[in-house]
Amino acid sequence: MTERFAAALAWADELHRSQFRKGGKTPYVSHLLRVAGLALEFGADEETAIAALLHDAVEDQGGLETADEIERRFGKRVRKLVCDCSDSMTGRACPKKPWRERKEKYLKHLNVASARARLISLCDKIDNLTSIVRDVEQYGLAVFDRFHGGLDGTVWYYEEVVRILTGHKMSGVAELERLLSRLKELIRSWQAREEDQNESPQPKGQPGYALLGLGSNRGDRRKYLAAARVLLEKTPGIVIRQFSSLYETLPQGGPAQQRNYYNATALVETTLTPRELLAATQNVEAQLHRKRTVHWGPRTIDVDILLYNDLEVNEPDLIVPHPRWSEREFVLVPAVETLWRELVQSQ
Ligand code: PH2
Ligand code: MG
Ligand code: MG
Repeated sequence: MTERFAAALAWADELHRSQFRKGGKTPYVSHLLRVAGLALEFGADEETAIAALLHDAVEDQGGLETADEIERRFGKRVRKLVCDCSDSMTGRACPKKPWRERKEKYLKHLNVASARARLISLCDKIDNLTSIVRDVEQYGLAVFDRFHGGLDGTVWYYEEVVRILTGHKMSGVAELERLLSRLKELIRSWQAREEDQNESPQPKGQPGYALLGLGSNRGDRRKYLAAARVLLEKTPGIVIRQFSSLYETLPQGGPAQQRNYYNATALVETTLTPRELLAATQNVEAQLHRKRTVHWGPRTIDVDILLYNDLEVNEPDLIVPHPRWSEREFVLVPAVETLWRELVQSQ
């Protein structure tokens, strides 16, 4: 690689500095590095790798003006490669065309673009689909709410890309195909889970209040609590009325030498019965990768039902009120906060 590649990397990083990957905190340049890296692995020359670094620059950062600047810095061929990989060339001033129309045009163009432009597109799609698969594994079908094309549109789009690239006998297509099969398999399994949940429509209880306790002492503890909050919010039949601050607490019980917990409580209004609410909290735990291994051992997320109206439930797997709720500082302190806020706000 020559200094041209280094210059392209520095400039791409600068151009996309304010941008992050969909719905996250990952700096955008990570995508550009991966796409350029994949392209090189599949045999790209330096010019193609430079275009790979800049492949989103026209679409996301300045439209035609950026295309002109690419030509000035890296020449006509790089400009052409980047433009071939862009599904819209409009700058900030003019809005993009509707999603479906843009994608159809992009697909048509993909078929006739140069082999080098197709290689960049392939690597772009491999990296994008990798992120999608990872997110769907973790968060389920709600991930598609973030996509203009939704679930059906996204699957259609990647199917078309695979179909077109397969027609051009590109070696890396197998990787994209594998990712797409994995995505479809995940979609089927999430849909099956949703159907299972709908099949036994329990009678809806009277709306009630429940107090939930949340704790995490593994991985990115704040992230897990925030993710649990989002997942609870998205659960039909649950409305979060109050969510406490996060409290760092010393681990009570369980194996020695655990990290501190972060704890919070949520006061929720719910039409779910206690048992349905239990299923919902377990679903949140499952989605956040909780593995039930060591009893009272470290956990990415724990969501407990502490109280439900003034109900008492005594079943093997569900005891309400939670047996130790009133003895635990890590429950009581955030509980007071949520209840106090609710009291003040409902005045
Ligand atoms: N949860 C436990 C055991 N110990 N300690 C703290 N500080 N916070 C918790 O949430 C917690 C605990 C079992 O659920
Ligand atoms: Mg891209
Ligand atoms: Mg617990």
